[in-house]
Amino acid sequence: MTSRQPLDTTGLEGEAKVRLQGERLHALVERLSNCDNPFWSERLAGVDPRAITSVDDLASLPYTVKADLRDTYPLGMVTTKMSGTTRLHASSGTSGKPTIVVYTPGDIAIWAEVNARALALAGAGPDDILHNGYGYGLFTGGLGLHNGGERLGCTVVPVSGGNTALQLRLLEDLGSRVMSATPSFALLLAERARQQGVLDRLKVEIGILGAEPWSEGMRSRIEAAWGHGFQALDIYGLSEVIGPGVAMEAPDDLGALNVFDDHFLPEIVDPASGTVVADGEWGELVLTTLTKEAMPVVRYRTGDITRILPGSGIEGRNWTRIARLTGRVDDMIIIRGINVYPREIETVLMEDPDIGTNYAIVVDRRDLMAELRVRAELTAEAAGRTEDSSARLKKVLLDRLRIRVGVELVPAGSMFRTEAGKVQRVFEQTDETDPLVR
Ligand code: DLL
Repeated sequence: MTSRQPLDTTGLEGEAKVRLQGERLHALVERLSNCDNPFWSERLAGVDPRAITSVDDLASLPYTVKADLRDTYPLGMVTTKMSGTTRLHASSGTSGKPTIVVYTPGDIAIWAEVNARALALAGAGPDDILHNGYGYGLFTGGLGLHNGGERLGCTVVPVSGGNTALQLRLLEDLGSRVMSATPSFALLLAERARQQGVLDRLKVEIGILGAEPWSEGMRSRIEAAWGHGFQALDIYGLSEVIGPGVAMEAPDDLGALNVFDDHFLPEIVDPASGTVVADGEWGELVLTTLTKEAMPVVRYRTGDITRILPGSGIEGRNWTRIARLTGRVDDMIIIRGINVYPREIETVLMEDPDIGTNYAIVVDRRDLMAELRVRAELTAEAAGRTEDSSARLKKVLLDRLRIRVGVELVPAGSMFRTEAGKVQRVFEQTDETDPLVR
């Protein structure tokens, strides 16, 4: 038997936390200034590490952005010797080059630690079998939750995405209580389980769901699809910072993500000006890795929209809390001068009982003025109500978003489903080809 260090699921209180963060920030900046890495030498050229002693000094540090990783592709932001690194992951870039991230054994240990905390906050423990449905491979989801599950002492089933028949068989035979997957895949599994008549035999109670934006409406749909008191909890993270396990929602404090702020320091900035916003205001999440060795980031602009929640939430739990992500800065669609976020459309769709959970948004750019169209599956029960439902939905979308949205309702089960990887909800149409046909 190996003995394990106890997990810190509460975090440090006030002064002690601020002191630790200050010390770690100072050490980070000092190391990056002296690490003989051209990117960091240039980026920190105007910074005197001796002047960075507390979190209040953060604002005097420069940002890092996604383009920095792309410009230094593949390994230009690695600050340690390659002999000291043991793992590489990548996230598929939208513009060709993947974003590569590299880890030392120390980074992997921290990553396991924060994911173990996330699982523990969700209510998992060493007795649990963790059915890990995140993709294994270059994507950080699979191995991130995997290492966290092992660190917590769970028995991890590295099932990865896809192959729903095998997944349902394992869930049923092993009686797993905890599963991790993207929200869209968790939903697909529940729907397949119902279709195959095995849903009542499954014992899953906790879903650790993330890697995609998902609304409160989608949460209700996922929980209803699983039934049996299933609780869908949100996990957040990004490769550039570490992968999953940057922040986690707890069942006794729904709507709040606990940021593990002894390792990841959050700030919220105005996405346009880059200035830090007042406490509690919405903006872009910026994260500094306080302990990463191979590829730290300083004030990384995540592009994700949230706000710091006031107060401390649950007594004795001290993590900085942020709101669940509402979308990305670059998700915003502009239609006739009005800004729309996909999440707002999802919210409207999920409130309508006739609409199923599979939908897509098409930004039709065939004419000079872009138009918005939604294609969604009806529920099986609403099969005969296409006309009424689409008229109602059009009206609600117009009332709520103040733009006309075309609505096309199709039979349940007729649209493409993502079985592995992140679901794509927004598609561009520029010619006569239907962007939703696969
Ligand atoms: O998606 C890491 C991850 C894996 C998180 C498994 C949670 C669970 P990337 O592929 O680099 O890493 O994508 C990161 O996905 O900047 C967000 O825009 C989005 N994202 C991740 N988690 C959430 C979430 C992983 N809970 C990008 N809610 C991030 C909304 C999320 N968006």
